Amino acid sequence: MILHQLSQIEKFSSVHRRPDFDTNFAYGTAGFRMRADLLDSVVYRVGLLAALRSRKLDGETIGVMITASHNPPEDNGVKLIDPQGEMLEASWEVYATKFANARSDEELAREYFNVAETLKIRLDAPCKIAYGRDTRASGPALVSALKDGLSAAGAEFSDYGVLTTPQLHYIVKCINTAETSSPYGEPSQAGYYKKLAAAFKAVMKGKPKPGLITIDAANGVGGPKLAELLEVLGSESLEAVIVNDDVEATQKLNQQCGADYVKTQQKLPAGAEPEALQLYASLDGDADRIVFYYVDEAKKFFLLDGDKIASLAAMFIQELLEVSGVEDVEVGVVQTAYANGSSTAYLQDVLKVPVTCTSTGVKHLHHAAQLYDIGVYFEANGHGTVLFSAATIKALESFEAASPGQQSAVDTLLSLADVINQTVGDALSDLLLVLTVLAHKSWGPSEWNMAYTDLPNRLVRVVVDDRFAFKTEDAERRLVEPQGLQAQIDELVKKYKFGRSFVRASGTEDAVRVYAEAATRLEADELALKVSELLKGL
Ligand code: G16
Repeated sequence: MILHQLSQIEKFSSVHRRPDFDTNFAYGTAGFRMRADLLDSVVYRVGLLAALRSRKLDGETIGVMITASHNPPEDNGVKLIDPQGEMLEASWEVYATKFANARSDEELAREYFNVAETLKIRLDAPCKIAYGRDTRASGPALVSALKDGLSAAGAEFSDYGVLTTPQLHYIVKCINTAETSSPYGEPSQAGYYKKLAAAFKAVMKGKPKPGLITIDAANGVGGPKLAELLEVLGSESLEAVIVNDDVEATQKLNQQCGADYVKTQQKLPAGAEPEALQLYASLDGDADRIVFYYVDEAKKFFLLDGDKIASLAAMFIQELLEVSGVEDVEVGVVQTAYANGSSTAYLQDVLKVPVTCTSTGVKHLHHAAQLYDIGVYFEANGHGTVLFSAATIKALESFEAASPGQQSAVDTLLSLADVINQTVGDALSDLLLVLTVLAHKSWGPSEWNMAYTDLPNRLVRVVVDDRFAFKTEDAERRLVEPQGLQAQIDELVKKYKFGRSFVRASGTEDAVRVYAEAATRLEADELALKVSELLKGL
């Protein structure tokens, strides 16, 4: 059997040859991501690794998602999902990178057996994989490469078709918890809609239906999936206008629209008609991120990004805990260097919640959030969720309320935990979370925005010769290499009131990102420009 696997791996590998590519493949912020035409061999090899990962974990189901989320239509990517719906354990990224970079069919087979031997994995043990993809044109061919990898490794696999990234995370957790005392839900898209809709209806009981919201779906998979969710919710629960939902014209994906566009450009996406004080939202290409926004009477644009969502959620949860009388539940917030300075100050000084700062990437934020009883984590770009620990859920379920008011706060917290995807940041689930809080507070977008005022900020993407030359420390807030560059940034920052700037290599695009904030719009723009200029010629 093992010899058969070896020969199959080499045989299929010769069909999925590694391209001549002068840079090494790297498992980055969210898996492998690059131009789709370079990915065939990588996806084949990820299939092999997924099989090993499942075998190592006693046959628990591992997820494989083919998506490049916010990247342009010509890119694609692939990432692995661990059994509880979390990102692949970091120590395995090294093996993913080794597999992807093996130069020959024989070297790949050797790496496969080396990993099995090092980690004491029985190659005849059962293994199960669940996979899916977004709407990109390159998806079907990459799925074929994945299937070849899974077949070569002798894996059992299920195709979940076209779905959002968070839906696959949800399904993986459902499959692996099905036989436990706390099953997460039905492992299907229908089960996902059912769970979210039931929790939303429960948490909104007695509250007015949210006002009309316009949602820009980035011309990605989020459009049709949101339409399906709305269908299950029924128009009596929620009404939304979906714009930019053309998934047939695949070249339109993320173009002039979507969460990344709105966050970085700080303006309305194409196709959204500005109605004063109405709520708008944008999803990204695989619907794991969401940002909100509105315009005032003067048509001025206001962004309600991941920092604003985190602050809204933390405030609401803290209020509910206080009313409920449940004690000893610590609420904490996890952010990255991109968090606006005003949001961190608001969380620490006004809400008095502890704030942790981690490197970019949900994999980092998620683990830090698990250290709190209720961990709220959001990247400024709108990627995040709220995690309730098992002990907290138990404490809420067994709490003996002394009044109907206390009971209602406990019930709201429990329904909220079901509205919020517990596996990963999820645009559809976060949409329901935000609508819930606004309904409970009787707030519109401008009331939400009033908690604190963002410091003006600018995010710039700079293409450099070698982004891997940029090494950081202190949760990506300071550069260690190229040597001397951080000192130059510090010199510039000193000249600006409330100035802050950092530079880091993107883990999803072949570029470096420059972030700057300062007291005024002009100064933030100027600081970002000057720091970007330091990178020229590097
Ligand atoms: C991915 C990650 C996010 C990250 C973003 C940008 O988002 O999941 O955690 O913030 O990339 O990362 P980087 O700055 O390293 O390119 P998505 O929505 O594209 O999956």
